[in-house]
Amino acid sequence: MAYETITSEARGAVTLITLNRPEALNALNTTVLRELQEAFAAFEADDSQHCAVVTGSGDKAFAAGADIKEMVEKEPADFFLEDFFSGWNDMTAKIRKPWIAAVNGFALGGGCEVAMMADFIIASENAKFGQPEIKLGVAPGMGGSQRLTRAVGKAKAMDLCLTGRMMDAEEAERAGLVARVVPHDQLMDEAMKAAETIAGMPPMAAMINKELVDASFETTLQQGMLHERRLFQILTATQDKAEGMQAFVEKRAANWKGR
Ligand code: DAK
Repeated sequence: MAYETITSEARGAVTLITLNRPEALNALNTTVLRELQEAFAAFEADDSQHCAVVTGSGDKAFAAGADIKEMVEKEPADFFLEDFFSGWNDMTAKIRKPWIAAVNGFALGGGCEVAMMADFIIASENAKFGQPEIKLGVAPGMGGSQRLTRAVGKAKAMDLCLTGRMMDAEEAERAGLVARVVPHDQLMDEAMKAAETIAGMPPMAAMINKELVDASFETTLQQGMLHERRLFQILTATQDKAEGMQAFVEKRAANWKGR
């Protein structure tokens, strides 16, 4: 499909989605949101696609935040009546397949929030993360205060939200926001390799592993453990469980059925 502000292409079983407004450091506006929703829905519906990577075009930014030039024009009633940007949450909550954010530069405000919606983040050495909304007289609006705090703890989340400072890739990895940091020129190779590894896993098991890790933020330990045990038991009924274990015993590669 042709988009105006993003690109989306299937590379084997991996969908590569690129935020494509480099002249505005890939700032997120309502068109980007609508197109990303469409691209994610297409990815989720396509049985040949098993993992996605989201990145930013150009060398400087993943996304430097929501588009300030769009927001500056809006009245308070517009934000309320449009339920501005509420679509982001729905969009990611509905995606059961795994996806990775490959952060190639600035991931600020809404950009940091979108990266944190991913299942995990792979960052280039040039990546910079922050929630600088306070400098614009506002606060995070797409989960930044909540996801950042869960990822890095209260001290660093308060530091970033209250001072508006940026955190580099090394600090972000140390703090637990980022899964891996890689040299800038290897970011896309590493992210695609990770995505291909995931796409090569039995798809139901991938979706269930994702669901279980996400559930750990919403439940008590006991409820989470029960949820985990039940989904483990459901996976034992799949053809891919039989195939995976048989292939191990026979010392051969598994041939997944996706069922
Ligand atoms: N919006 C619009 N344009 C942006 C932008 C942004 N967020 N960030 C950069 N640009 C544009 C610049 O205006 C500039 O455009 P021209 O002047 O060339 O036309 C171009 O991108 C290049 O940027 P710079 O010239 O500034 O580049 P530098 O390397 O000097 O600086 C920078 C890079 C990232 C440090 C700087 O651009 C910067 O500070 N940008 C703003 C970062 C920021 O404040 N981000 C947070 C935005 S607020 C909500 C949910 C979520 C949100 C709001 C509501 N609801 C549910 C209600 C989210 C809010 C945000 O994200």
